[in-house]
Amino acid sequence: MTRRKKIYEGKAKTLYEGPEPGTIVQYFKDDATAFNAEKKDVIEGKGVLNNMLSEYFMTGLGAVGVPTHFIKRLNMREQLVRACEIVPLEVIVRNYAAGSISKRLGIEEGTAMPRPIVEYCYKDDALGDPLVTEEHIAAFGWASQQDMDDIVALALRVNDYLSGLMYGVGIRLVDFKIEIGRIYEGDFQRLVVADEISPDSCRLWDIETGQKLDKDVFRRDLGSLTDAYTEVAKRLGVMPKQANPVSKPTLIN
Ligand code: AIR
Ligand code: ASP
Repeated sequence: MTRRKKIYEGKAKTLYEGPEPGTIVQYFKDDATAFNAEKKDVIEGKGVLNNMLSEYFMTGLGAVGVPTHFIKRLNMREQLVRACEIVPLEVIVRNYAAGSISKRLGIEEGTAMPRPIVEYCYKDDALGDPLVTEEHIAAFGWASQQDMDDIVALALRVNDYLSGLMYGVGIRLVDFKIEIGRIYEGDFQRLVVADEISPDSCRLWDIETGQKLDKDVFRRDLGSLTDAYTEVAKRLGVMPKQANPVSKPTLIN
């Protein structure tokens, strides 16, 4: 037995070298952080739920022709993905106002956007992931103009797919964040949706009641995060309707 090589440890996931060149194993931890890791906790079962939900969204995106880094889920906490170079941007799409845009522009949470709004933050924890414009992105060489055109197109396709899917199960997709990876194939590069798509990276509100079913439950101390994520998983059929919340996956590691 050899110990596998850890490539990177983030706040919610750890990346290990995959079994073949060009692959990576993405391990979903139970750690939750918010406000640039000022608030921290371990939420039992969160990693399992996010692994399953991210698999579900990435597979669905692949099926409608949106390229992603996802290859397959390996077990309760791990998935195999294609290695890619992450573009150092958080790409955010907003359908309704919430969170930082509400604060920044004084728009009441829940206000519908005139059209989906795409924003970019520079991925840098020390700086608190500041909002940047396409001018910064081009000038500092984080992505080319061609990349940006592709990134906006990808983000809007993810928005169409995810908001339709959620609407079908009575959930409003308020906003979400994706990360984009570059995969090099000979002289060419391809951009793919990378990282994860889960209730950690989206705002999801019940259409009828407005109940929050995403990481704001943790950020704002609104109750049980696992119950909220389990509700999303059940509605989407990712988890059987009668299942208990994933609370003690102690044997799986
Ligand atoms: N997000 C941004 N950085 C990390 C994450 N998870 C997601 C939030 C929210 C959206 O991006 O979860 O769904 C917009 O976040 P904010 O804080 O800019 O309002
Ligand atoms: N997880 C990020 C952090 O630690 C952002 C967030 O979700 O609030 O700040």
